[in-house]
Amino acid sequence: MIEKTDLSYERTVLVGIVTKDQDQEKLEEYLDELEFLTYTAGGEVIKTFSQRLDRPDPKTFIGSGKMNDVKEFADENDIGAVIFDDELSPAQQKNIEKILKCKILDRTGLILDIFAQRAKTSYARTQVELAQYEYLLPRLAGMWTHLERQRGGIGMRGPGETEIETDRRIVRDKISLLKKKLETIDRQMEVQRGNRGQLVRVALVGYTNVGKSTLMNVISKSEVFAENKLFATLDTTVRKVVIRNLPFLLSDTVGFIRKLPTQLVESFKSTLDEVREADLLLHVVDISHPNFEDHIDSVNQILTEIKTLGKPTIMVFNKIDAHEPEVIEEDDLITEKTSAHYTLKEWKKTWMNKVGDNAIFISALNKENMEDFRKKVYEAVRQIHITRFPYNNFLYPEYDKYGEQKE
Ligand SMILES: Nc1nc2c(ncn2[C@@H]2O[C@H](COP(=O)(O)OP(=O)(O)OP(=O)(O)O)[C@@H](O)[C@H]2O)c(=O)[nH]1
Ligand SMILES: [Mg+2]
Repeated sequence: MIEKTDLSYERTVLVGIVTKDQDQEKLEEYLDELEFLTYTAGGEVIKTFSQRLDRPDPKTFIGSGKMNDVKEFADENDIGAVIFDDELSPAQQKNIEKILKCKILDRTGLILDIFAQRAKTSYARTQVELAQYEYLLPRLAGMWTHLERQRGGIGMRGPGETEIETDRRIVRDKISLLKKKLETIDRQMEVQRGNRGQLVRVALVGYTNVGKSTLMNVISKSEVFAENKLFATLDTTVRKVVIRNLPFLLSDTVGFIRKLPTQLVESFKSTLDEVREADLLLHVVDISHPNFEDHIDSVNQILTEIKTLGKPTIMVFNKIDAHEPEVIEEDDLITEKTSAHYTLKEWKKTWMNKVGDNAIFISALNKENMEDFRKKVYEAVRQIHITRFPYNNFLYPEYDKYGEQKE
Protein backbone atom coordinates (compact mmCIF):
# COMPACT_ATOMS: atom_id res chain seq x y z
CA MET A 1 0.00 0.00 0.00
CA ILE A 2 2.80 2.36 0.85
CA GLU A 3 3.31 4.63 -2.07
CA LYS A 4 6.22 6.94 -2.03
CA THR A 5 4.08 9.54 -3.70
CA ASP A 6 6.56 11.79 -5.31
CA LEU A 7 5.17 15.22 -4.66
CA SER A 8 8.40 16.73 -5.98
CA TYR A 9 7.91 20.34 -6.83
CA GLU A 10 4.20 19.77 -6.76
CA ARG A 11 2.50 23.14 -6.73
CA THR A 12 0.12 23.31 -3.79
CA VAL A 13 -2.39 25.61 -2.16
CA LEU A 14 -3.15 25.61 1.57
CA VAL A 15 -6.55 26.28 3.09
CA GLY A 16 -7.41 27.06 6.71
CA ILE A 17 -10.20 28.70 8.67
CA VAL A 18 -10.45 31.26 11.44
CA THR A 19 -13.01 30.26 14.08
CA LYS A 20 -13.95 31.08 17.65
CA ASP A 21 -11.34 28.66 18.94
CA GLN A 22 -8.70 29.56 16.40
CA ASP A 23 -7.90 33.22 15.83
CA GLN A 24 -6.01 34.68 12.89
CA GLU A 25 -2.68 34.47 14.68
CA LYS A 26 -3.15 30.80 15.59
CA LEU A 27 -4.20 30.02 12.05
CA GLU A 28 -1.07 31.63 10.70
CA GLU A 29 1.07 29.51 13.02
CA TYR A 30 -0.76 26.39 11.91
CA LEU A 31 -0.42 27.30 8.25
CA ASP A 32 3.30 27.95 8.71
CA GLU A 33 3.64 24.48 10.13
CA LEU A 34 1.48 23.04 7.36
CA GLU A 35 3.80 24.71 4.87
CA PHE A 36 6.80 23.04 6.53
CA LEU A 37 4.98 19.71 6.36
CA THR A 38 4.21 20.32 2.67
CA TYR A 39 7.84 21.15 2.02
CA THR A 40 8.91 17.98 3.85
CA ALA A 41 6.53 16.00 1.63
CA GLY A 42 8.09 17.60 -1.45
CA GLY A 43 5.56 20.30 -2.28
CA GLU A 44 5.85 24.00 -2.89
CA VAL A 45 3.20 26.32 -1.44
CA ILE A 46 2.06 28.83 -4.04
CA LYS A 47 -0.72 30.47 -2.06
CA THR A 48 -2.73 30.12 1.14
CA PHE A 49 -6.44 30.83 1.51
CA SER A 50 -8.25 31.46 4.77
CA GLN A 51 -11.82 32.16 5.74
CA ARG A 52 -13.56 33.31 8.89
CA LEU A 53 -16.35 30.89 9.79
CA ASP A 54 -18.40 30.08 12.90
CA ARG A 55 -17.93 26.47 12.10
CA PRO A 56 -16.69 24.54 9.06
CA ASP A 57 -19.23 23.93 6.32
CA PRO A 58 -20.40 20.31 6.75
CA LYS A 59 -20.38 19.71 3.00
CA THR A 60 -17.35 21.54 1.68
CA PHE A 61 -15.48 22.75 4.78
CA ILE A 62 -15.26 26.33 3.45
CA GLY A 63 -18.11 28.40 1.93
CA SER A 64 -18.98 28.20 -1.74
CA GLY A 65 -17.74 31.71 -2.57
CA LYS A 66 -14.32 31.00 -1.11
CA MET A 67 -14.27 27.62 -2.81
CA ASN A 68 -14.78 29.39 -6.14
CA ASP A 69 -11.79 31.60 -5.44
CA VAL A 70 -9.68 28.54 -4.69
CA LYS A 71 -10.90 26.81 -7.83
CA GLU A 72 -10.18 29.79 -10.02
CA PHE A 73 -6.70 30.14 -8.60
CA ALA A 74 -5.98 26.41 -8.83
CA ASP A 75 -7.10 26.24 -12.45
CA GLU A 76 -5.09 29.24 -13.50
CA ASN A 77 -1.92 28.31 -11.67
CA ASP A 78 -1.44 24.65 -12.45
CA ILE A 79 -2.04 23.54 -8.87
CA GLY A 80 -1.63 19.80 -8.24
CA ALA A 81 -2.86 19.53 -4.68
CA VAL A 82 -4.97 21.52 -2.25
CA ILE A 83 -4.20 20.85 1.38
CA PHE A 84 -6.57 21.61 4.26
CA ASP A 85 -5.20 22.26 7.72
CA ASP A 86 -7.96 20.36 9.52
CA GLU A 87 -9.21 16.83 9.18
CA LEU A 88 -11.84 16.59 6.44
CA SER A 89 -14.68 14.12 6.77
CA PRO A 90 -14.76 11.52 3.98
CA ALA A 91 -17.86 13.26 2.58
CA GLN A 92 -16.20 16.69 2.60
CA GLN A 93 -13.15 15.30 0.88
CA LYS A 94 -15.31 13.73 -1.81
CA ASN A 95 -17.35 16.89 -2.36
CA ILE A 96 -14.31 19.12 -2.56
CA GLU A 97 -12.57 16.76 -4.97
CA LYS A 98 -15.59 16.98 -7.22
CA ILE A 99 -15.44 20.76 -7.27
CA LEU A 100 -11.70 21.34 -7.50
CA LYS A 101 -10.83 18.28 -9.59
CA CYS A 102 -7.35 17.93 -8.16
CA LYS A 103 -5.76 16.04 -5.29
CA ILE A 104 -7.27 16.98 -1.94
CA LEU A 105 -5.36 16.24 1.23
CA ASP A 106 -5.95 17.09 4.85
CA ARG A 107 -3.33 17.42 7.57
CA THR A 108 -3.71 13.76 8.55
CA GLY A 109 -3.35 12.61 4.94
CA LEU A 110 -0.27 14.77 4.51
CA ILE A 111 1.39 13.46 7.69
CA LEU A 112 0.63 9.87 6.61
CA ASP A 113 2.21 10.63 3.25
CA ILE A 114 5.39 11.93 4.89
CA PHE A 115 5.56 8.90 7.15
CA ALA A 116 5.16 6.66 4.09
CA GLN A 117 8.03 8.47 2.37
CA ARG A 118 10.24 8.21 5.40
CA ALA A 119 9.54 4.69 6.65
CA LYS A 120 12.71 2.73 5.95
CA THR A 121 12.65 -0.49 7.96
CA SER A 122 10.02 -3.12 7.33
CA TYR A 123 8.74 -2.53 10.85
CA ALA A 124 8.15 1.18 10.32
CA ARG A 125 6.63 0.46 6.92
CA THR A 126 4.18 -2.04 8.40
CA GLN A 127 3.13 0.48 11.04
CA VAL A 128 2.58 3.21 8.48
CA GLU A 129 0.78 0.89 6.11
CA LEU A 130 -1.68 -0.07 8.84
CA ALA A 131 -2.35 3.59 9.61
CA GLN A 132 -2.86 4.32 5.90
CA TYR A 133 -5.42 1.55 5.48
CA GLU A 134 -7.29 2.65 8.57
CA TYR A 135 -7.42 6.16 7.19
CA LEU A 136 -8.60 4.80 3.85
CA LEU A 137 -11.38 2.52 5.07
CA PRO A 138 -14.08 5.11 5.81
CA ARG A 139 -13.10 6.97 2.65
CA LEU A 140 -13.66 4.07 0.28
CA ALA A 141 -17.38 4.66 -0.17
CA GLY A 142 -16.72 8.20 -1.26
CA MET A 143 -14.22 7.06 -3.83
CA TRP A 144 -16.64 4.69 -5.44
CA THR A 145 -19.57 7.07 -5.68
CA HIS A 146 -17.08 9.42 -7.21
CA LEU A 147 -16.26 6.85 -9.90
CA GLU A 148 -19.96 6.12 -10.25
CA ARG A 149 -20.58 9.64 -11.40
CA GLN A 150 -17.80 9.46 -13.91
CA ARG A 151 -19.21 6.28 -15.36
CA GLY A 152 -22.51 8.08 -15.45
CA GLY A 153 -25.96 7.13 -14.47
CA ILE A 154 -25.54 3.83 -12.70
CA GLY A 155 -27.70 3.80 -9.57
CA MET A 156 -26.07 4.45 -6.22
CA ARG A 157 -27.15 1.09 -4.87
CA GLY A 158 -26.21 -0.80 -8.00
CA PRO A 159 -23.03 -2.73 -8.67
CA GLY A 160 -21.07 0.14 -7.16
CA GLU A 161 -22.28 -0.80 -3.73
CA THR A 162 -21.07 -4.39 -4.15
CA GLU A 163 -17.74 -3.09 -5.26
CA ILE A 164 -17.54 -0.92 -2.17
CA GLU A 165 -18.29 -3.97 -0.06
CA THR A 166 -15.68 -6.07 -1.85
CA ASP A 167 -13.20 -3.28 -1.50
CA ARG A 168 -14.00 -2.78 2.14
CA ARG A 169 -13.51 -6.47 2.75
CA ILE A 170 -10.15 -6.46 1.02
CA VAL A 171 -9.03 -3.48 3.09
CA ARG A 172 -10.36 -5.01 6.32
CA ASP A 173 -8.54 -8.28 5.56
CA LYS A 174 -5.39 -6.32 4.89
CA ILE A 175 -5.80 -4.46 8.18
CA SER A 176 -6.16 -7.61 10.24
CA LEU A 177 -3.20 -9.17 8.43
CA LEU A 178 -1.02 -6.15 9.19
CA LYS A 179 -2.20 -6.15 12.80
CA LYS A 180 -1.16 -9.79 13.18
CA LYS A 181 2.20 -9.04 11.62
CA LEU A 182 2.70 -6.15 14.03
CA GLU A 183 1.68 -8.28 16.99
CA THR A 184 4.40 -10.76 16.12
CA ILE A 185 6.97 -7.99 15.80
CA ASP A 186 5.69 -6.39 19.02
CA ARG A 187 6.27 -9.63 20.87
CA GLN A 188 9.78 -9.91 19.47
CA MET A 189 10.51 -6.33 20.48
CA GLU A 190 9.15 -6.96 23.94
CA VAL A 191 11.51 -9.90 24.34
CA GLN A 192 14.36 -7.75 23.03
CA ARG A 193 13.53 -5.02 25.52
CA GLY A 194 13.39 -7.64 28.28
CA ASN A 195 16.84 -8.87 27.28
CA ARG A 196 18.34 -5.48 27.85
CA GLY A 197 18.61 -6.32 31.51
CA GLN A 198 18.12 -4.05 34.40
CA LEU A 199 19.72 -0.89 33.11
CA VAL A 200 17.79 2.31 33.75
CA ARG A 201 15.97 3.42 30.63
CA VAL A 202 15.88 7.00 29.46
CA ALA A 203 13.83 8.19 26.48
CA LEU A 204 14.18 11.36 24.43
CA VAL A 205 10.74 12.76 23.63
CA GLY A 206 9.59 15.99 22.05
CA TYR A 207 8.03 17.77 19.14
CA THR A 208 9.41 16.95 15.71
CA ASN A 209 12.57 18.80 14.58
CA VAL A 210 13.58 19.99 18.06
CA GLY A 211 16.98 18.25 17.98
CA LYS A 212 16.40 14.91 19.70
CA SER A 213 18.58 12.95 17.28
CA THR A 214 21.27 15.62 17.34
CA LEU A 215 21.37 15.38 21.13
CA MET A 216 21.41 11.58 20.96
CA ASN A 217 24.41 11.78 18.66
CA VAL A 218 26.24 14.17 20.96
CA ILE A 219 25.83 12.11 24.10
CA SER A 220 26.12 8.64 22.67
CA LYS A 221 28.55 9.33 19.85
CA SER A 222 26.19 7.47 17.54
CA GLU A 223 25.14 8.38 14.04
CA VAL A 224 21.41 8.89 14.06
CA PHE A 225 20.03 10.64 11.01
CA ALA A 226 19.19 14.28 11.75
CA GLU A 227 18.05 16.94 9.33
CA ASN A 228 16.00 20.08 9.12
CA LYS A 229 12.81 18.43 7.96
CA LEU A 230 9.93 17.00 9.94
CA PHE A 231 9.95 13.39 11.05
CA ALA A 232 13.57 12.64 10.22
CA THR A 233 13.32 9.79 12.71
CA LEU A 234 10.64 7.12 12.52
CA ASP A 235 12.40 4.16 14.03
CA THR A 236 13.65 3.91 17.53
CA THR A 237 17.36 3.81 18.22
CA VAL A 238 18.57 2.58 21.58
CA ARG A 239 22.15 3.16 22.73
CA LYS A 240 24.00 2.31 25.86
CA VAL A 241 25.39 5.50 27.30
CA VAL A 242 27.81 5.85 30.18
CA ILE A 243 28.07 9.06 32.15
CA ARG A 244 30.95 8.92 34.63
CA ASN A 245 30.50 5.47 36.14
CA LEU A 246 26.85 5.04 35.39
CA PRO A 247 25.61 3.06 32.40
CA PHE A 248 22.03 3.47 31.16
CA LEU A 249 20.02 3.03 27.98
CA LEU A 250 18.99 6.02 25.91
CA SER A 251 16.36 5.84 23.19
CA ASP A 252 15.56 8.27 20.39
CA THR A 253 12.24 7.90 18.70
CA VAL A 254 9.61 9.48 16.48
CA GLY A 255 8.84 13.15 17.11
CA PHE A 256 5.36 14.36 17.95
CA ILE A 257 3.26 16.97 16.21
CA ARG A 258 -0.03 18.62 17.06
CA LYS A 259 -3.01 16.73 15.69
CA LEU A 260 -0.89 13.60 15.23
CA PRO A 261 -3.30 11.23 13.49
CA THR A 262 -4.79 8.80 16.00
CA GLN A 263 -4.26 5.97 13.53
CA LEU A 264 -0.55 6.69 13.74
CA VAL A 265 -0.45 6.81 17.52
CA GLU A 266 -2.14 3.41 17.62
CA SER A 267 -0.06 1.70 14.99
CA PHE A 268 3.15 3.11 16.43
CA LYS A 269 2.31 1.40 19.69
CA SER A 270 5.50 -0.60 19.91
CA THR A 271 7.68 2.35 18.97
CA LEU A 272 5.97 4.37 21.67
CA ASP A 273 6.32 1.51 24.16
CA GLU A 274 9.92 2.59 24.39
CA VAL A 275 8.64 5.86 25.85
CA ARG A 276 5.96 4.18 27.94
CA GLU A 277 8.42 1.84 29.59
CA ALA A 278 11.15 4.41 30.17
CA ASP A 279 12.16 5.31 33.72
CA LEU A 280 13.04 8.87 32.85
CA LEU A 281 11.99 11.18 30.03
CA LEU A 282 14.12 13.91 28.51
CA HIS A 283 11.52 16.25 27.03
CA VAL A 284 13.45 18.21 24.39
CA VAL A 285 12.07 21.63 23.41
CA ASP A 286 13.20 23.93 20.60
CA ILE A 287 13.28 27.21 22.52
CA SER A 288 14.09 29.15 19.35
CA HIS A 289 10.68 28.26 17.89
CA PRO A 290 8.06 31.00 18.42
CA ASN A 291 5.44 28.43 19.42
CA PHE A 292 7.50 26.26 21.67
CA GLU A 293 4.96 26.52 24.50
CA ASP A 294 2.26 25.07 22.23
CA HIS A 295 4.66 22.33 21.27
CA ILE A 296 5.13 21.41 24.94
CA ASP A 297 1.34 21.21 25.34
CA SER A 298 0.98 18.97 22.27
CA VAL A 299 3.69 16.65 23.51
CA ASN A 300 2.12 16.45 26.96
CA GLN A 301 -1.23 15.72 25.37
CA ILE A 302 0.20 12.79 23.43
CA LEU A 303 2.04 11.58 26.53
CA THR A 304 -1.33 11.60 28.30
CA GLU A 305 -2.88 9.67 25.42
CA ILE A 306 -0.27 6.96 25.74
CA LYS A 307 -0.64 7.08 29.52
CA THR A 308 2.87 8.30 30.16
CA LEU A 309 2.37 11.72 31.68
CA GLY A 310 3.77 12.09 35.18
CA LYS A 311 6.97 10.12 34.69
CA PRO A 312 10.14 11.71 36.06
CA THR A 313 11.01 14.24 33.36
CA ILE A 314 13.83 16.64 32.65
CA MET A 315 12.88 19.56 30.40
CA VAL A 316 15.72 20.11 27.95
CA PHE A 317 15.47 23.52 26.30
CA ASN A 318 17.58 23.14 23.18
CA LYS A 319 18.79 25.52 20.44
CA ILE A 320 19.65 28.33 22.85
CA ASP A 321 22.14 29.48 20.22
CA ALA A 322 19.25 30.25 17.88
CA HIS A 323 16.96 31.90 20.42
CA GLU A 324 16.45 35.47 19.25
CA PRO A 325 13.89 37.50 21.17
CA GLU A 326 12.17 40.28 19.27
CA VAL A 327 13.51 43.66 20.29
CA ILE A 328 11.48 46.74 21.19
CA GLU A 329 13.38 49.89 20.25
CA GLU A 330 13.87 52.30 23.13
CA ASP A 331 11.83 55.06 21.51
CA ASP A 332 9.01 52.66 20.65
CA LEU A 333 6.34 53.34 23.27
CA ILE A 334 3.53 51.50 21.53
CA THR A 335 4.62 47.92 21.12
CA GLU A 336 3.57 45.87 24.12
CA LYS A 337 6.01 43.46 25.56
CA THR A 338 4.98 39.84 24.99
CA SER A 339 6.70 36.52 25.48
CA ALA A 340 8.14 36.96 21.98
CA HIS A 341 10.42 39.61 23.54
CA TYR A 342 11.62 37.51 26.47
CA THR A 343 15.30 36.88 26.77
CA LEU A 344 16.44 33.53 28.10
CA LYS A 345 16.97 35.14 31.48
CA GLU A 346 13.39 36.42 31.48
CA TRP A 347 12.02 33.10 30.33
CA LYS A 348 13.73 31.40 33.24
CA LYS A 349 11.70 33.57 35.61
CA THR A 350 8.36 32.51 34.13
CA TRP A 351 6.65 29.15 34.67
CA MET A 352 10.01 27.63 33.84
CA ASN A 353 11.10 28.67 37.31
CA LYS A 354 8.67 26.10 38.71
CA VAL A 355 10.29 23.37 36.67
CA GLY A 356 13.33 24.48 38.63
CA ASP A 357 15.88 21.77 39.00
CA ASN A 358 14.34 19.77 36.24
CA ALA A 359 15.14 22.21 33.47
CA ILE A 360 18.33 22.63 31.51
CA PHE A 361 19.27 24.98 28.68
CA ILE A 362 21.58 23.72 25.97
CA SER A 363 22.63 23.86 22.36
CA ALA A 364 23.10 20.33 21.08
CA LEU A 365 24.48 21.71 17.84
CA ASN A 366 27.20 23.84 19.42
CA LYS A 367 27.61 21.49 22.38
CA GLU A 368 26.86 24.34 24.76
CA ASN A 369 26.22 23.54 28.41
CA MET A 370 26.63 19.83 27.80
CA GLU A 371 28.51 19.34 31.06
CA ASP A 372 25.52 20.58 33.07
CA PHE A 373 23.27 18.44 30.96
CA ARG A 374 25.34 15.34 31.64
CA LYS A 375 25.41 16.14 35.32
CA LYS A 376 21.65 16.57 35.52
CA VAL A 377 20.98 13.33 33.67
CA TYR A 378 23.56 11.56 35.79
CA GLU A 379 21.89 12.68 39.00
CA ALA A 380 18.42 11.70 37.84
CA VAL A 381 19.52 8.29 36.57
CA ARG A 382 21.51 7.67 39.71
CA GLN A 383 18.49 8.47 41.85
CA ILE A 384 16.41 5.88 39.99
CA HIS A 385 19.27 3.43 40.12
CA ILE A 386 19.69 3.77 43.87
CA THR A 387 15.98 3.37 44.61
CA ARG A 388 15.80 0.34 42.42
CA PHE A 389 19.00 -1.38 43.40
CA PRO A 390 19.85 -0.45 46.99
CA TYR A 391 22.55 -3.14 47.03
CA ASN A 392 23.60 -2.46 43.50
CA ASN A 393 26.95 -3.62 42.35
CA PHE A 394 26.93 -2.97 38.68
CA LEU A 395 27.98 0.62 38.67
CA TYR A 396 31.24 0.89 36.82
CA PRO A 397 34.13 1.66 39.13
CA GLU A 398 35.09 5.32 39.12
CA TYR A 399 38.63 6.22 38.25
CA ASP A 400 40.36 9.38 39.27
CA LYS A 401 42.53 11.35 36.90
CA TYR A 402 45.56 9.21 37.76
CA GLY A 403 43.77 6.08 36.63
CA GLU A 404 43.40 4.79 40.19
CA GLN A 405 40.12 3.23 41.16
CA LYS A 406 38.26 5.50 43.58
CA GLU A 407 36.90 4.21 46.89
N1 LIG B 1 20.57 26.09 15.86
C1 LIG B 1 20.46 24.85 16.34
N2 LIG B 1 19.99 23.88 15.55
C2 LIG B 1 19.91 22.62 16.06
C3 LIG B 1 20.28 22.33 17.41
N3 LIG B 1 20.06 21.01 17.63
C4 LIG B 1 19.56 20.50 16.46
N4 LIG B 1 19.47 21.47 15.51
C5 LIG B 1 19.01 21.33 14.12
O1 LIG B 1 17.60 21.07 14.12
C6 LIG B 1 17.26 20.20 13.03
C7 LIG B 1 16.50 18.99 13.54
O2 LIG B 1 17.35 18.18 14.31
P1 LIG B 1 17.04 16.65 14.59
O3 LIG B 1 18.07 16.19 15.56
O4 LIG B 1 16.85 15.90 13.32
O5 LIG B 1 15.63 16.80 15.33
P2 LIG B 1 14.65 15.63 15.85
O6 LIG B 1 14.00 16.16 17.07
O7 LIG B 1 15.39 14.34 15.94
O8 LIG B 1 13.60 15.62 14.66
P3 LIG B 1 12.64 14.42 14.15
O9 LIG B 1 13.39 13.14 14.17
O10 LIG B 1 12.30 14.89 12.78
O11 LIG B 1 11.46 14.44 15.06
C8 LIG B 1 18.57 19.84 12.36
O12 LIG B 1 18.73 20.68 11.23
C9 LIG B 1 19.62 20.13 13.43
O13 LIG B 1 20.88 20.48 12.88
C10 LIG B 1 20.78 23.41 18.23
O14 LIG B 1 21.15 23.26 19.38
N5 LIG B 1 20.85 24.64 17.63
MG1 LIG C 1 15.10 12.58 15.02
